[in-house]
Amino acid sequence: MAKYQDLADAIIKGDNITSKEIAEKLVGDNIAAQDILNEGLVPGMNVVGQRFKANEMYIPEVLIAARAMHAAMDIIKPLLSEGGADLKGTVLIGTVQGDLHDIGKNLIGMMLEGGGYQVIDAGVDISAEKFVEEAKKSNAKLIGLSALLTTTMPAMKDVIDAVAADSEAAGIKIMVGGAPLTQEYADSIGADGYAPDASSAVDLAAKLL
Ligand code: B1M
Repeated sequence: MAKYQDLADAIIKGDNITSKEIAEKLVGDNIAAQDILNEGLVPGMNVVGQRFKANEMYIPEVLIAARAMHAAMDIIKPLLSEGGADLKGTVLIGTVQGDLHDIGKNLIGMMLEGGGYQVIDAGVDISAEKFVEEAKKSNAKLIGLSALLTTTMPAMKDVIDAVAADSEAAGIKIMVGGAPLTQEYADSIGADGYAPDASSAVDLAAKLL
């Protein structure tokens, strides 16, 4: 019988063919999709996150690992929703208005998915109003904002203000990140949290949700 550790190892190695095969075998052995997620996918992506943080893995390797994670996720996703499996919550992510950089945001999204969250990706160049609208539509309790330009960092405050101004959006938390950001800047605009990298973003989401 395929083992959870084999699945985690395939993800860490970035082997999308093996990760898909193992996920199929585990499903065939009647293992619950939630267990495959929690015992195989999440630990695999956790290792990837830790190694990336420690500079032992580089961006292309993380993206390849995330592809392997997605290959397995595609197998179990329909079963997760069928069984009403309890994903950890919905996170809306996006790059703020005026900013087209999306590599970091995409990494955050993949790591959050690997961490068991449902991720809705609003895309790039997203206005404050659109973030609020999408968060309400998807019932997201956390919005993750990315900005890579010093000129677009202030747009994060616009989103925070728009959420605060909308009574239907009450309780939605906001975390921010991106190369030019600092904890001080995040505090100054009233963000609920700041994460310097993708792995910390998953830890932060767990704290905020
Ligand atoms: Co642009 N660019 N770029 N660029 N670009 C930078 C950011 C820049 C620093 C380059 C430079 O001049 N040295 C500079 C910004 C300077 C500044 O603001 N002070 C810059 C500029 C000026 C520009 C243009 C204005 C250039 C021009 O047209 N004159 C233009 C702006 C376009 C726009 O957005 N409106 C532009 C365009 C582009 C490309 C389209 C060519 C391309 C983007 C492609 C894409 O994203 N699809 C691009 C790229 C690739 C870069 C660099 C080279 C790399 C950025 C990147 O992807 N890094 C960048 C220089 C650099 O950083 N060395 C640069 C890898 C990525 C994994 O890191 O996004 O930081 P990052 O994400 C990290 C963390 O920050 C964090 O986790 C991630 C993983 O650890 N994180 C979060 C990110 N989001 C988070 C959210 C969180 C938590 C953590 O919670 C929600």
